[in-house]
Amino acid sequence: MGSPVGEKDRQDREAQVAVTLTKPFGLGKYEVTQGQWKEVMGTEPWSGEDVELAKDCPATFVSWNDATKFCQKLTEIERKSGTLKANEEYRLPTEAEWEYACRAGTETAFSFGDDKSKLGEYAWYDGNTKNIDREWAHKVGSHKPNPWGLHDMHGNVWEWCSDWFGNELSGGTDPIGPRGGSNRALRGGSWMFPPEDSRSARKIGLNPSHRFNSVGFRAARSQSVTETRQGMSKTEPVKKVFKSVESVTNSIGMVLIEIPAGKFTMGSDHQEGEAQVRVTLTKSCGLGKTEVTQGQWKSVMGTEPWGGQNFVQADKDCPATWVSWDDATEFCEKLTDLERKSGKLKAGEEYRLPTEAEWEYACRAGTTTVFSFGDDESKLGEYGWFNGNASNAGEQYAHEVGLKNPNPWGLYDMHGNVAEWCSDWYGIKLSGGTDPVGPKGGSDRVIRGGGWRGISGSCRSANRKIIDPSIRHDGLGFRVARIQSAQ
Ligand SMILES: [Ca+2]
Ligand SMILES: [Ca+2]
Repeated sequence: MGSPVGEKDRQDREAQVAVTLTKPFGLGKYEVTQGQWKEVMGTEPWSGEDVELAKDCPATFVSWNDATKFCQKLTEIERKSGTLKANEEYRLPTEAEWEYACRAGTETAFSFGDDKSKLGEYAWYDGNTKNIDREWAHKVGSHKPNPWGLHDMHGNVWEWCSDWFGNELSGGTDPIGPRGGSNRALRGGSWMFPPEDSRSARKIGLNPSHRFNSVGFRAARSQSVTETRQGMSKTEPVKKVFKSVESVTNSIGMVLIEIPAGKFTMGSDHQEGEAQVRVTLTKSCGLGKTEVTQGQWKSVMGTEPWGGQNFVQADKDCPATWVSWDDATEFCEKLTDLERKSGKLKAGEEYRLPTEAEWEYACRAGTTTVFSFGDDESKLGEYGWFNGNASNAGEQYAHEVGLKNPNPWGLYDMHGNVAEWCSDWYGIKLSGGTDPVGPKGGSDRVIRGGGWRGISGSCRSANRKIIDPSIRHDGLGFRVARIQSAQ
């Protein structure tokens, strides 16, 4: 936590300390909005002030005391409705939690790097609000998220943290800041402040009863801080990182994103074979955050099917290609065996290819648009590798996974890079209903998501292609699902 000595615009109070967070926590994907505030508190503290009134704009004119009350009230509401697990509560994040989530694994000044000229792509700050008639807090989520899918960690409104403000950062295990003070800590900068104030390490203090048009908060959900402190002696390495969804790293270093159970409309009105059906997925599953990489393939299978082939970049972080449906299925079986033997899988759990329904549900991540980032295919280059930025741009190979922006659930390269095998036999029509697995038999399988040679349309969320299961090529790979097997 904190910033390195060489960081531009750094302040003394940011001197680095090592922090271990032993407990996972949920953190609001966005700042708490006016709509959410009204629903919980029934009030409009920003009323009559010079703010944009919209349910998706952040709640402002809320003091630290107000924000804390919101968290308490939300906890009560969710306890009553049975939505919270025992010992769980909503509260403000600690500074350490806030910065850990803001950095999302990065060590640069901002979660997108050191170049503050890019801040406008990620944040509302004075450079894109002041003097251009936008001098207010803006709708949350209107800019790109950080690598863990959190929006507006940089800018828009400053965010209250639970800590008292101190001139030194508190390190160690699950730090909660100074024991007392007169100000509380604020993080992340805001729409009326210069870019350097939006740096991941920047902190200021403010009287906990003060209310401003550039100060708001986001909520954390976790075990209570008191419980966290009591648990300090039994510390375990942090295995899970929470954002909007949960993820877990398996024994070969593969990150699986927890995909919640849910309902969605599969397909589109784009093509006949995509005619829409309603799907209910009754079980959550873990889905590879990225396509299976060459490094992961080698560690499980000991082979290099792509070796000696043209149009392949040999790199442990590039996707495994030249794998047939049978090869990919064998990988899943071997990985299951491997993790069973080492006791890493829970009883009944296994790896397999995702079904077409699971794949599209995860790709859409709650969206109903053509792509998971909207309908505008001119933006595809920010989210995936396709012919426009790969095969037609002199880069004729599948790229290192995770270089582009993830989808809203934190999954990378669902659009493009390599097309991905699904478990289903190909059916002319989509299979709807509950936990659909596709036709009972057939001669062809389904691939999804398009690859680096594909046109933008082949990378659509609903696009599906029929393919012989024995085919291997340079634009075809897969990602795994970890599921509770059907008994
Ligand atoms: Ca913010
Ligand atoms: Ca892909």
